[in-house]
Amino acid sequence: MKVALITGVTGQDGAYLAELLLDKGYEVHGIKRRTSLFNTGRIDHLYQGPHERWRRFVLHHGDLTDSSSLTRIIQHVQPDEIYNLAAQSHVAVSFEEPEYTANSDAIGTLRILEAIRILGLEKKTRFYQASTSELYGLVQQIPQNETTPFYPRSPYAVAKLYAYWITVNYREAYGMYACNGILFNHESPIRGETFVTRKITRALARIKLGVQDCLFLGNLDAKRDWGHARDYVEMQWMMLQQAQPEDFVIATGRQYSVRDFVNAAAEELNLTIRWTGKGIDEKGCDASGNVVVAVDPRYFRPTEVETLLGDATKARTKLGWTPRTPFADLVAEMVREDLRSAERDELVKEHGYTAFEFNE
Ligand code: NDP
Ligand code: GDR
Repeated sequence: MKVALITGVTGQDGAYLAELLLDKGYEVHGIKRRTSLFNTGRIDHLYQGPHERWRRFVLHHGDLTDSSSLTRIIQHVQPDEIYNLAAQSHVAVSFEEPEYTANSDAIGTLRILEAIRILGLEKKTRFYQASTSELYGLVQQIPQNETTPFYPRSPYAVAKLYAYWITVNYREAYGMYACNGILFNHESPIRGETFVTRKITRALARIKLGVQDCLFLGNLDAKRDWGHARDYVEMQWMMLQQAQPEDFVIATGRQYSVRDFVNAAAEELNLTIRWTGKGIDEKGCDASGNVVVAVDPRYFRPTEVETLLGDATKARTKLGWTPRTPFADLVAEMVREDLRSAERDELVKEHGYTAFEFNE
C-alpha cells in the first residue's frame, strides 16, 4: 500500500486529493494546524477515529512554519509521496501578512525538502509543490506555458516563486523526484468563501433568498482561467506517477472575467444584476433597494494580476490531461450548493437570528 502525506489537507485541494488517494487504495496522512475550533469540515466525511482498526486516513498536528513538527511527521510516516498544498493562499491577504506568507509559503517548502533530505528519504519520497499561475503575474506572453517568464505581483506570488525554484534546485542538486504543478485557478463548492468565485455564488444565492442585501466586489475586469478542483487534483497525482519528475501547467485554456462569472451565476439563479458603485447607502442598496453588485475599491490590490490564460499542451501530451468540467457546469454546481446553504441560513433568519454577512 502506498503512503501519501498531504500538507494543507483541510483546504479545498487537500480534501479532494485525500478522497482521490483513498479511492486509489493509499494510506493517507494529513497535516493540520492546531485551531481553537474544528476546521475539518471539508474532510469530516473521510475521518477515521484513532480507535478504528484499519485506519487509512490519519491526521497529524503540524505547521509549515515549524520544522520540528514537519521533520517529526515525515520521519514517522515515511511517505512515498508528499503533496505540499499548505499555504497562506490568499493573494490580497499576502499584502497584509507578507512576512508570514513568505515564512509559510516559501520557507515552509524549503523546510519539507530539507526534512526529506536530512532523513535520507530523497530516493524514496516523491514531492509535489503547489505552484501557481500567479507566478506569471504581469504576463509576458499569452497564453502562458512552462517556458513563459515569471513576473510575480504580490508577496504571495514572490513567496511561491521561491518555492518553485527551491523545488527545481533540490531536484537538480540531490536527484530528488520533485516537481511543480503550475496550476491556474481552480474552484469548487468547497472553495474558500473569500475567493472571488465562491464569494459571488454564495452572495448571489443569499441575495436570491433575501438573506443578504448586496455584493461588493473589487476589479470586475480581471480575467482568469477557471477550472474545477476535482479535475486538477488528479493531475497532481499524475505528476508523481511519471518516470521522470517534470513541471506542468494545468489550465483549461478558456478565460472569463469576474464580471462574466457574476453574470453566469446570476443567470443560474434567474437574477437581474444591477451594477453600481454610486449612491449606495450603508447597506449597499440604492434608493429603490435594488442594488445587487457594487464595486468597492477596498477589494482592489496594490498590484493586480489583470489576465491569466494557460496553455496546458504539455500536460495534454504527456499526462493525457483534458479538463472535464466546462465553465458553465462549474458555476452551476457552485450555485446549486450555495443555494442549499442559503436555504439553511434563511431558516435561521426566519427564526429570529441575525444573518451573518460576509464581505471579505
Ligand atoms: P486553501 O486556502 O483552501 O487551503 C490551504 C491549506 O493550507 C489549508 O488546509 C490551511 O489550513 C493550510 N495552511 C495554511 N497555512 C498553513 C501553515 N502555516 N501550516 C500548515 N498548514 C497551513 O488552498 P487551496 O486548497 O485552494 O490550494 C492548495 C494549494 O495550491 C495552495 O498552496 C495554493 O497556494 C495553491 N494553488 C491554489 C490554486 C487554486 O486556484 N485553488 C491555484 C494554484 C495554486 P487551515 O484550514 O487551517 O487554514
Ligand atoms: P486569485 O483569486 O487572486 O487569482 O488567487 P481570487 O479569487 O482571490 O481573485 C481573482 C480575481 O478576482 C478579483 N476580484 C476579487 N477577488 C476577491 N478575492 N474578492 C473580491 O471581492 C474581488 N473582486 C474582484 C481579484 O482582484 C483577482 O483579480 C487564487 C488563489 O487560489 C491562489 O492561491 C492561487 O495561486 C491563484 O488563484 C491561481
